[in-house]
Order: sequence, then structure tokens, then C-alpha cells
Amino acid sequence: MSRIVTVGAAQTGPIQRDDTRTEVVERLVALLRQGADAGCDLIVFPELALTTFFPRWWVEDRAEFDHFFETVIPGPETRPLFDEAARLGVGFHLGYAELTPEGQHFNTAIVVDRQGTVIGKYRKVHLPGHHDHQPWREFQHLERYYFDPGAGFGVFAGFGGVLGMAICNDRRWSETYRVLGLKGCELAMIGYNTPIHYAPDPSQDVLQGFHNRLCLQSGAYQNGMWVVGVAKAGEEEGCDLLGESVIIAPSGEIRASCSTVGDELAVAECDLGLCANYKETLFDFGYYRRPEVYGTITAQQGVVVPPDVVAALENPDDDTGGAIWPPSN
Ligand code: CDT
Repeated sequence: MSRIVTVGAAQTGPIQRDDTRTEVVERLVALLRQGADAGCDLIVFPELALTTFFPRWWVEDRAEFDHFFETVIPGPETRPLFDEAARLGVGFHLGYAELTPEGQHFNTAIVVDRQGTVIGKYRKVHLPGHHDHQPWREFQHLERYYFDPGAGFGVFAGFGGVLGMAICNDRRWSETYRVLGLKGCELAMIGYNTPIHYAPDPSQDVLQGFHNRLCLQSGAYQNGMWVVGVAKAGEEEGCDLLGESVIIAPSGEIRASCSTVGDELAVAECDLGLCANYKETLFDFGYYRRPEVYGTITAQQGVVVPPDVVAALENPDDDTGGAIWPPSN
């Protein structure tokens, strides 16, 4: 049975350091209105959609950057977005930096229903980059300095289906989609700020667009879910950010995409009913998965090459024969 949710991937162009929250919210409201005119039920904004991507800078005293965080949502500056969404009867997803009353800092996303009520919250699990100042880099990526890690992936009922969220670097990890998939996720919303330049290995720079699509499309297909990937794009404080926001069907096919690096809306009619075509056939988890042989995935964090394989590599001339795994008895 078809269950259509018309989704707008609301990519934003850069947000500079001096842009005020009020100015940014005005841009988001404009995208929201454009989405409402296009018949959207749900508008998806990017990661950290209210501010510049501040983890590109080091400050000795982290509290100096607390002004980039929201202590209450909606607050006085973000309230107009919630009010306009409720007036238009359109829901939205929004990424922002969250400072809790207990003093924890999270890279957070929320989903808001058509009445302007928050119905789901997610805090980024996979924090990329580094925790220490690395002045050799053209710019820093200090998410591991500014943010605490989130506790896990939840799903939420909304817009007639099962909704999930992940944030930027999460999209590169297959575990993200699989945990969401195991919870029945039918539509995953994923905002991102992806610098084109990757300092530890610049050979990856030209592949940023390819890697973005590769991860989002395989995550969608292998879990039979819609995936909406939305960028904050363009040249932000001298740092080039990837655009290429996309809406991907459970088949893994791209249904809509952005072609600029500015504020732009890409719209697709997402039939949540289509998820069943994959979830109930090729990727019928209940029938085909073998969790009893996947233990390594949760038991182990880093790579451990088995000792017999290490030994065989160290002694290539030893012709005692390679151990066959698993042993027959
Ligand atoms: N925002 C974010 O998570 N960006 C990362 C950059 C990785 S390189 C430090 C990403 O995966 O796109």
C-alpha cells in the first residue's frame, strides 16, 4: 500500500561566522515556504544548520564557543521557524549544536511534526576529526573536542512511517543504517557539513561526491529505506563544503538532487510503502540475517588480524599450509 510523504531536501549555502541566527532562520523560513509551495510534507535541513561549522577553529577555552549552541529549542531566535512551519502545516528536520542544562555539548538533530512539536531527537554517534589542536592543517576538524558522543540510534513515528536520523559522518558507517534498519526505519534524514579537503589524505578530495553517494545509496538499498542526505554547502569561511544533497529510494536510486552549492530545494515523493519491496524480499532480515556469526561487530572496536594469519604473513615460506577457518572440528 502506498504511503506518500513529499520530502524537500533543503540544502543551504554557507553560513559565515558573522551571520546572525535571525538572518539564518530567515533563510530557513524561505526554504520552508518554497517547500510548502511545492507540496512538501517534510523539509530536511542540514547538520548544524543555524551556525557556521565552528569546529574548524581551535579555542583554548571551549566555553568561548558556547554561543554557537542552543540551550533551548525553540528559543527566541528559532521560534519563527517553528511558528511558520506550524502555520504552513509542514514538518521539518533541523540540525543544531545543543548545550544541555547539565553542561553537555551535542551535535543534535530533531524532527518536528506539522503542528510544530518536536517528535524526535538524535545526538551524533560517530564524531569525526580530532580532539587536539593540529596547526599543520589548513583548518581544524575538532568535533571530538567540542562535542560529547550520542548514546545511540532511535526511530520515531511520524508522517505515517518510521523515521530515523543520523548526522554527517554517521553516514559513512554501515552500522548506522543497519541499526536503524533493524528498528524498521523507513526514512532516514541525514544532514552534513563535508569539507572537500581531507587533510590526512588529500587524494580523497576529488572523491568526496562519489563517497557521499556511495554511502547514502548503499545504506538505503541494503536496509530498504529512503535516505535524505542534505548538505550545508559552498565556501564557508574559506572552507569548501560539498553540496550534492540527494533523496534516495529504497532501491538505492537517486530520486532528486541539488545542483548548486547555495540555498536550494530538491523535492521527491517518497512512497514509504516501497520499503517493503526490499525489507520483505532480498533484505528480509528476519529470514536471512545470521546474527550468530556477526559477534565480532559488537565485541570488537578496532581491527585484530588473527594470529595465525599474522604468522603466515611473517613466514611466507613456511609451507605447513594455511589454517582453514573455521576449523572443521
Ligand atoms: N561534519 C562531519 O561529520 N564531517 C565529516 C568530515 C570527515 S573528515 C574530518 C564527514 O564525514 O563528512
